[in-house]
Amino acid sequence: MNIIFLGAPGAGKGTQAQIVEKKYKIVQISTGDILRSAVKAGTPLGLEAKGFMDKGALVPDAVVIGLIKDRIAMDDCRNGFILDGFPRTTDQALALDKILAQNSMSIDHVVNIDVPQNELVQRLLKRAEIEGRSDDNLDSIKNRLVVFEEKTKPLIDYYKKNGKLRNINGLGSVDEITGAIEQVIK
Ligand code: B4P
Repeated sequence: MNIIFLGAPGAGKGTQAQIVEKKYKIVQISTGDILRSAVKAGTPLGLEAKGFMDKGALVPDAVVIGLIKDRIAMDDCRNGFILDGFPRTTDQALALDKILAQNSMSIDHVVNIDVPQNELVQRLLKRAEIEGRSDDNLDSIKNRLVVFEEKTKPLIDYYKKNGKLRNINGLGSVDEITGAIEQVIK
């Protein structure tokens, strides 16, 4: 089973992807986690990505598409994967279609986790207190939400057209939302 988790920053993509990974034994691929590891390790990729991430901007498509192309070709993806945070732009979605075709793969479900903006801001500010992520400050959060509206939201229509879209209400406890996701991916 191959799944995409779509949703605004703070919608719960990462939280739910970790749970689904364990329960269904399919691998979570988080572009955010890959980029944060590169930043921490100080690799050339990390040095390039950091400036974009801190501002709440998207890392350039070519960089992220290259990462996903290499990651999806790895053996552990053959049992299924959850794309958490990718694609985030129409160009990324088009590139993903090509990468999947080259690997004789396809997407089964695109789970769109919908959460109102005021709740997103509260969650990310709360995470800032706990984890201290450099992009969880009010300016960056506001920018990430604008970027989501402009660049990522159009993907909802993109996936609606091919019949893969499953809408989930992302308000509620983590367990309730996992339950709602399981209902649509079963
Ligand atoms: P990501 O790591 O994808 O960060 P995110 O969207 O902010 O987080 P996520 O949505 O996973 O957080 P979650 O809901 O789990 O991206 C970070 C940056 O990397 C981007 O801004 C960009 O610069 C770059 N990037 C990543 N992918 C890219 C791409 N494809 N193209 C270009 N650039 C890319 O968690 C949020 C908080 O809510 C947590 O504290 C969690 O505990 C809490 N929470 C979760 N569920 C909850 C619930 N039900 N109730 C209450 N709180 C909940």
